[in-house]
Amino acid sequence: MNLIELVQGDITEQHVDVVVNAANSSLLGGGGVDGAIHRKGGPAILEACRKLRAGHYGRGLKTGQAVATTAGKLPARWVVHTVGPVWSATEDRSGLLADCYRNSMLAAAELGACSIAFPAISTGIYRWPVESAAKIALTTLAEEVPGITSVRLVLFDKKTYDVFSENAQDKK
Ligand code: AR6
Repeated sequence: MNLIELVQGDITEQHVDVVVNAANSSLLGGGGVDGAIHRKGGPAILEACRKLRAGHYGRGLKTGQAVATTAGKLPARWVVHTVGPVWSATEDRSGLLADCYRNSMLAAAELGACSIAFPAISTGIYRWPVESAAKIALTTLAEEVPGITSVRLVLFDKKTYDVFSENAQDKK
């Protein structure tokens, strides 16, 4: 089982091999973490995303999938972009949220990365309730992926950090 580190902070400042972006299927940027990553990482990331769209990802990236690009000027080496599900009160999309975490770790391992940092995918603009998202993230990130030795969750605000911390305690 992976040891999962929780920190309150900004994912764009993380010195890890891979930072994960909570993107949308266009891969062409947006608000929240996505906006911050593109702003701080510079145009190289968008250029790489445009190339993906011109190639294999002509129809965009599907919810739950993950794909890597350069991290541009960020301290990380790569960005793995994943598309979280939009919260639905009528449909259980938990499997897709778990897929985001799992497929991002697999994409990172394929690059040869050892360390990876995640934001709380889907809990912002996509409105997933934080407690539910925390449970899914913590359970999925505990799954071993060969080569990945360091897993960090970077929670932007104190409230989200506290909810993740309480749920991490419950798992001990
Ligand atoms: N570092 C870490 N976490 C952050 C940062 C940051 N710099 N900025 C925001 N967060 P969101 P989503 C937190 O909305 O819900 C974009 O437009 C934020 O407080 O970024 O998956 C995409 O293009 C929240 O806890 O992602 C998509 O259209 C968490 O990151 C859509 O938003 C996720 O919030 C994706 O929505």
